[in-house]
Amino acid sequence: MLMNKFIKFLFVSALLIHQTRPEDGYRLWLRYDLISDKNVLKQYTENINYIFCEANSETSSIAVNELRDGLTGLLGKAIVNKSGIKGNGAIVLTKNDNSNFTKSVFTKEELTNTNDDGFIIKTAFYKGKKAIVIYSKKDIGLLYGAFHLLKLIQTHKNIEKLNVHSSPKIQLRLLNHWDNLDRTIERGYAGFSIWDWHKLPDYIDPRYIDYARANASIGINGTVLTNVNSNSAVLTHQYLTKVKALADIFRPYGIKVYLTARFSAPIEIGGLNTADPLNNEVRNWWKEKVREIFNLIPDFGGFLVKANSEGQPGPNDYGRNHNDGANMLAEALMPYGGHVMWRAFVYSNDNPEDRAKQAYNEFKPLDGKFLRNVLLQVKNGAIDFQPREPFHPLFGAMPNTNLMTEFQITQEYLGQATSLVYLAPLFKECLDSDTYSQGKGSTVAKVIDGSLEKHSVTGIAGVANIGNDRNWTGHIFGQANWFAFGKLAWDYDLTPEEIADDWIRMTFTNDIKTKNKILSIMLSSRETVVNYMTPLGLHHIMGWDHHYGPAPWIKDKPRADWTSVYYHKADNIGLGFDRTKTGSNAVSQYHPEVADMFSLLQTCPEKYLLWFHHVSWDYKLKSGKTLWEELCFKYNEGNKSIEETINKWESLRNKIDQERFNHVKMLLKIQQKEAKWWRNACILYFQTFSKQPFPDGFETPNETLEFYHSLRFPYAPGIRPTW
Ligand code: GCW
Repeated sequence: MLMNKFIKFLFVSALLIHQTRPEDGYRLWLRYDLISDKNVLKQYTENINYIFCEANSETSSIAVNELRDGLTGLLGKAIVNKSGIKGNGAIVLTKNDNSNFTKSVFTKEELTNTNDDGFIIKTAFYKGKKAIVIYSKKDIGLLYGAFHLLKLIQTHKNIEKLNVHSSPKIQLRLLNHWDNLDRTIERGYAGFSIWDWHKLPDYIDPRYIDYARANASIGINGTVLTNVNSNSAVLTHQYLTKVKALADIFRPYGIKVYLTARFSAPIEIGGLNTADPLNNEVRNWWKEKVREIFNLIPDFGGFLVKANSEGQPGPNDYGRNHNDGANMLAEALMPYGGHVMWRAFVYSNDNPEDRAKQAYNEFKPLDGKFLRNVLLQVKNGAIDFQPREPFHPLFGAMPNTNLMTEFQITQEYLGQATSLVYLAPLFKECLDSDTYSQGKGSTVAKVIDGSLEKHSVTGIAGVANIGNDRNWTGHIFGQANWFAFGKLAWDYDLTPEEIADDWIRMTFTNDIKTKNKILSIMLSSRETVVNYMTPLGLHHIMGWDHHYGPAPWIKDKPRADWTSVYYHKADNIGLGFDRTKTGSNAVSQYHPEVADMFSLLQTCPEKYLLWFHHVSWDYKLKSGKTLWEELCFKYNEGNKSIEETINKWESLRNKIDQERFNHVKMLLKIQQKEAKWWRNACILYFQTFSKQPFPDGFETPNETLEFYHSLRFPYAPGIRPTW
């Protein structure tokens, strides 16, 4: 007995000692420090005494261990696993939907409404003993439920009468890593890849486990390990054994691995002289390759493919269509339950058509021609992950194809890892957009969750912002974007505010005043960046290649669609890309209700004005200001709000730990410089066309346009390797 107490004491002290580690952000939102508010703590210590897990699997053990460590840390008392109901305060984990106990707690309807990844958490009584019951159909639901319960406690929610029903709305919830085999990351700003390919499969970095935990905690169930600008070496046996090692680690966390498939792999590593998708040898080669993969990794997820885009090989090289390529791979994967995610990010410089129209033109005619295990992966907008884009016209245009969406969590175009930008509002803006494809309410979310068009499989992907930086994402607030992506992939009805609220409480503090300040910083941050980078629908005017900083002057490059002047079309008359009937007519790719709205200057939301219209400098906007004045105003607004953010952050000194306070403070200073740089460079440049003076109150730039023009960043992070 005494010994037992002593062991408990050691255990709790070990966890408490753990808490004194540096605040370097490594723990992400999975922080289980002792709750300092005694009243809040009391509610939990009174209700939670031990765990009783009816399931018995690797996954359920992970759930139990997470609860044990988490609750012991949060509650400051040892919470252990017991072999039955032993008094009040049990957390029961069960998959049994047929026991008397389960039947007494849950209705039949509740049980059937819980999908394969879902869970229920309920307060219940068993033989007069009060318990919290986590029910799920599969083991993974127990882990998701465990993380949910921990979150409720981390965020100080009342757990007296729990009644939570949660099932994800989308099936495949994936991270896409643009990680290369040499550990560089295309558009990665948080160090090198966490995949240490050289040391795999023998050396298992503990970080792989923390990566899996973090993803499981937000419901992510798949990871594409490699860059879409792909390297066929990953499909060689040597590398597949390394992939297997990762798959084995991730499996109990409910995470499947996927790989990018380089279309020319049959030539490069297979010794064939063609990769033609209709060639039998090629088809067999892929079948064999897939068989080899599934032998090693029985739950392999499938392939992600970027084909015939930005120099990648693809079926068009052989006069074949995208569906020929996708279906060839899908056929090979089908017997094993694997999927193909075929990217719709396809455009060609040889095509004189507006780049915004090309993917639609290419794919719309292929609707209904993809096998049922193919998903077409469509970026949120038609150009490329800009700070703001209208939703991609393919959503709602391919009812007979499994459309999934791709967001970019890494901030390629949103200040990279030196900027605080909370992306949930951007993700939500797209998901909530109404395509009108089947009348009002046909939102993008309902297209991708399959409910509108009855898809056979549904998915959502986010390009990861993770690297080997100690804090995972470079900027600590980048963690919020990883978190928010997972949360929205699970349930797109959540609001950016709810998600941020949880994240802040879990990551920083439950102190309401401090939490609210951080919340207000986060919620305005995306609009701030839009304002000082690309207000009013401007897009793609950033630095050449590295995409860092402003460069609206970029022109005369080998590809017109990689220049800035192609997109902003500034001239002496005005600014913006005419995508109405008088221009490229990209609006016609939307359903009539949407097309009409975007077409008319009066009804086009001003946030998309210059995306769809070439507007004269003197055109009066809703504010009463001319385009030129409004542009200057917006750039200024963005700058002002960064200043406000800095002041708000400064007021948090001593409210949060020094380490993270300083980290964010220094980065905000960088962001402030960048905001000023964006404003000055863009306004000076556009002024050469508008030929108008700065409006009253506009701070005169301290440098010349030539100066901004001359800046070079040859070693900016995340540049893609030449391919
Ligand atoms: O945004 C562009 C990026 C490329 C990227 C491409 C894509 C992986 O600048 O680096 O390549 O999109 O999404 O394929």
